[in-house]
Amino acid sequence: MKLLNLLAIACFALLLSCQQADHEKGTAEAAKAEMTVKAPLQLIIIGGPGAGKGTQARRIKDAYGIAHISTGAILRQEVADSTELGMKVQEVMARGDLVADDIILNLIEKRLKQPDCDPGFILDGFPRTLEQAQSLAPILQRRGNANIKVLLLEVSDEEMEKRLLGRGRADDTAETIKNRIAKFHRETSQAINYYQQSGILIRVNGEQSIEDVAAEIDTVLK
Ligand code: B4P
Repeated sequence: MKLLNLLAIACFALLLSCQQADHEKGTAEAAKAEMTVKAPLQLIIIGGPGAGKGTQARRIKDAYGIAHISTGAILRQEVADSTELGMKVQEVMARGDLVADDIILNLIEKRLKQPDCDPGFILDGFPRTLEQAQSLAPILQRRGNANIKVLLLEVSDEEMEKRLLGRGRADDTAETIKNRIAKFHRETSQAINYYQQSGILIRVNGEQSIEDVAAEIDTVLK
C-alpha cells in the first residue's frame, strides 16, 4: 500500500513537471512568433526648417526603439570633423542651400546598412527633394522592406522663422532661414506631393506644443 502511494506521488510529480515544461515551451514559442511577426517600423519625418523634425524624431527613437537618422546632424558632424565631405558641404549649408542629391543618397544607403536599423528607423530631414524621394524606394527594396510611413509636420513660415531665430544654430541667420524656407516650398514640397500621391502621407499639426505634437504622432502611429 505504502509503495502504491509513493508510486502515485511520483506519477503526479512527473505529470506536473511535464505540464510546466509544455507551458514554458509554449510561452517561448509565442514570444519567438511575436518577434518574427513584428515588422520593423520604417518612418520618414518631413517638414520645413524648424518644423520640429529633430525634436520629435529624438523622442520617437527612444519611445519605439528604432534608429534615428538625421542627415543634417550627420552633415554637421562631417563639418565639425573637417572631413573631405565636411569641407565640400560646409559652404552649401552655411548659405542654407541643399546638399547635392548624390552625396545625400550615398550617405543614406550606407547608414541604412548599419545593424541598429534592423528594428526600424526614422529618417529626419531626408528626403528633401523629389529625386531623393524617388531614389529611396529602390534603396529600401534592396534592404528587403519597402514599407514606409511619412509624417508631415505642418507649421507656418512665420512660426518656423520664429523658432529658428530662437534656436540660434550657426545656419540660423535671418537671411539663411529665408533661403531654407524658400527651398522647402520649391524643392521639398515636390517630395511631399509624391508621398501624398502614393497615399502614405500622414499630416500632423506641428504648430502645437512639443508634447501635443508627440501625442498626435503616437495616435496616428497606432
Ligand atoms: P536639419 O538638420 O534637418 O534641420 P532643420 O530643418 O533646420 O530643423 P528641424 O525641423 O529638425 O527643427 P528642430 O526640431 O531642431 O537641416 C540642416 C541643413 O542640413 C539644411 O538646411 C541643409 O543644408 C542640410 N541638409 C540636411 N538634410 C539634407 C538633405 N536630405 N538634402 C540636402 N541637404 C540637407 O526644431 C527647431 C527649433 O524649434 C528648436 O529650437 C526646437 O526646440 C523648437 N521646437 C521644436 N518643436 C517645437 C514646438 N512644437 N513648439 C515650439 N518650439 C518647437
